[in-house]
Amino acid sequence: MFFFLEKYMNTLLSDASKFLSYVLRHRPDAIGISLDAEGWADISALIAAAIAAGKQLDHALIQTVVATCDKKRFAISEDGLRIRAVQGHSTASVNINYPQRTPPEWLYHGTATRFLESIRNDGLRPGTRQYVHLSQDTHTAAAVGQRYGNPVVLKIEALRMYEQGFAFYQAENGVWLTSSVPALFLTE
Ligand code: HQG
Repeated sequence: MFFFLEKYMNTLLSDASKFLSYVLRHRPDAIGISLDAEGWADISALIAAAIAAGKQLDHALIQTVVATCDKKRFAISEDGLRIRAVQGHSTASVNINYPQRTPPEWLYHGTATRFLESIRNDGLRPGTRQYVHLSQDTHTAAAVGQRYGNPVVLKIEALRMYEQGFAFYQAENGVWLTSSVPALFLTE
């Protein structure tokens, strides 16, 4: 009995998390809401729009998704009224003013082996997202790479890039962001 309840709860949370990622990172317009430049959405407006679109969502579910998300993908504003995705955006309507940071000597990027040839030629590109996403540890990078197939972890000379004028940012959840990584700073 508890097993089924737990399974149901996990599915509910995972569905809500995917929905929030989709709307808050990529397609706010899909449910007719808008995000401000810092990526914030009004929680009540988000819930009303989600329900109108046939999606089950309420304040409690949102709070639980935010609190239990292992990657801390979302943040709620101090007044409790707004929510945003802390990184991963593709929508041009958002332009978060991330703090610039000095990166550690090495950062890591997990990808799939099938992308290697193209990455060797072009370096790392943000693709549909606004930034290339980098991790501070190889374990996280390997998990990221696994999403697309046979994973491979690339080692990036982050500090050397920074010293040569590349800007690095860090999202609230610790994910490192940069606009691109030329191939010469990468090791497989
Ligand atoms: C690859 C997840 C060919 C790149 C993760 C990646 C992360 C190239 C894919 C966050 C390339 C883009 C972001 C090139 C890069 N040629 N392929 N020149 N340059 N690529 O999903 O970094 O779970 O947009 O290696 O944990 O995989 O959603 O980026 O494989 O933090 O919260 O193009 O998303 O977080 O894929 O993942 P993505 P990503 P969440």
